[in-house]
Amino acid sequence: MTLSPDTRIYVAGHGGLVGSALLRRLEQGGYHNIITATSSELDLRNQADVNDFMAEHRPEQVILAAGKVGGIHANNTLPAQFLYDNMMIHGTVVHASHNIGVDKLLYLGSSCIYPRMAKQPISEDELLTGALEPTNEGYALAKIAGIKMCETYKRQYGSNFVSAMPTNLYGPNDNFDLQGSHVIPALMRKFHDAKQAGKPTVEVWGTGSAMREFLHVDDLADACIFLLDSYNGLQHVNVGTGEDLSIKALAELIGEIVYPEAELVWDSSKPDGTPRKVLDVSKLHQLGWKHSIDLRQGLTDTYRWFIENYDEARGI
Ligand code: GFB
Repeated sequence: MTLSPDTRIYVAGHGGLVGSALLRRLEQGGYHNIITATSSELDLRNQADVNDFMAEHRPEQVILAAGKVGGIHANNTLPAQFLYDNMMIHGTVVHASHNIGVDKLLYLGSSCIYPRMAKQPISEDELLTGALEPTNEGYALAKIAGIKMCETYKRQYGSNFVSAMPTNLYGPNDNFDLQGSHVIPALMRKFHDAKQAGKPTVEVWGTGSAMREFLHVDDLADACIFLLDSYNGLQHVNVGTGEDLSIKALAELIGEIVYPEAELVWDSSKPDGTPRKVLDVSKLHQLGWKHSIDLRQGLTDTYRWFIENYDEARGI
């Protein structure tokens, strides 16, 4: 047990989908010494500012959930920003954590770090064994560098920095902007808006044949606390459900929940991206953690959050 209610824990990226779930989970766990900073208070790409912030607040543990994130369209059209921002964010926070001697840091990557044609389900050993998916190469390279930074600081300096690799995530406080979002919030909003407008069809990108795995962000937050408390290994750990479905099946499931009468219309001019990226989560299961939120229930709860926070969710 490395965590106590008084442990000073810095959650970098506390306002995002993952960060806000971490704050909920930490509060539930009675951890009341949580350090946060908004992006206007602290530019995580600036090493000097991050050094000053860390020296002032002296966190004992850090969860690095900050990053520039987005769906396939955002990644495919803004690769330089995804590469630069994410490289700088993990570089400054990991290095400053080393400088002040943080007891432990948990870095969050993404399942897009794996090769496009990795053997499925994808084990942690597949990293760097093949070419990346072109639509998110910038982001993937930055996240791989973050994993390797934690590994090399552990090997060279003995820093207790570990990495978790979550699969595709969804849940409350997600980004529902249609250009920048991931598939679940995008389709949830499209079905909802079509129903409100009495529009009979909903446009879905790609062919629908791509397969994806989805983990509710509250499950991820629980896994993060579990790993922060109990995992000290050198290799990163996959975090997911180990179950995937086609985008077509996902669209039909969201349609059932939001607007069953709608007809799907496929825009095959948009990319499918990686054909499949289901994670092998046997390492995490052996460590003693398993997800608990079922996809249909998670989607139903997320839709309820979306309609209750309709303006905020769309960034209005
Ligand atoms: O969630 P998504 O944008 O990200 O797309 P990726 C998943 C699949 O859903 C793709 C399809 O095959 C999309 O073509 N899709 C269908 C849609 N309709 C839509 C729609 O309206 N919006 C969106 N966004 N997708 C991301 C990476 O890849 O995975 C990130 O780009 C990150 O870097 C994230 O790693 C976890 O799963 O394809």
